[in-house]
Amino acid sequence: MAEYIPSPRDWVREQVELYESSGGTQGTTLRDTGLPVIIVTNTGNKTGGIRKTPLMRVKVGANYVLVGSQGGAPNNPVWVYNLRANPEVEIRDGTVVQSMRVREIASDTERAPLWDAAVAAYPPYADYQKKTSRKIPVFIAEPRR
Ligand code: F42
Repeated sequence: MAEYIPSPRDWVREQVELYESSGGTQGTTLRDTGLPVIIVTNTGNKTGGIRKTPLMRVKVGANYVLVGSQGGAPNNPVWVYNLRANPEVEIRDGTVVQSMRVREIASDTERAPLWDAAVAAYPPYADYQKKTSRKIPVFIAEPRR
């Protein structure tokens, strides 16, 4: 069994701990925005350890859109490299946990409606894209069957 390696960021680690220890009934929103958050369990591409990354909840049908915005920082968050290396993830949305597979969206045609759904769910994503010259990575997570 791989070892869980908590986030070095206090607020992120604490959100994951509350969310998971409550079985998805507490700590499920972003700070004072009240907007829902999911937990994406992914595998470290260097350590092989278990990483737990809270992201905004962007649901499109049965799928989730994962946005590597990191507040419009100049670099991609490192979980992006984890997902590229190992697309098998587990997603917790409140009390529901599902095994899912992610796929990075390369084509602009496929990306546009997913990006719009992301901005509708969490409007600051639009400002984050303006703040950075990198194109913010977008993944879709689909149920594994
Ligand atoms: N981040 C987003 O990008 N988008 C969101 O929608 C979002 C929402 C959100 C909501 C609530 C919340 O609490 C946090 C939220 N965040 C959101 C922040 C998000 O959870 C991440 O903290 C942020 O995106 C930064 O991700 P990161 O993977 O770069 O995290 C850093 C701080 C980190 O954990 N670094 C570790 C470290 O030790 O420095 C390494 C983690 C790791 O995965 N290492 C890999 C390994 O092998 O284990 C190696 C990775 C490599 O290639 O170097």
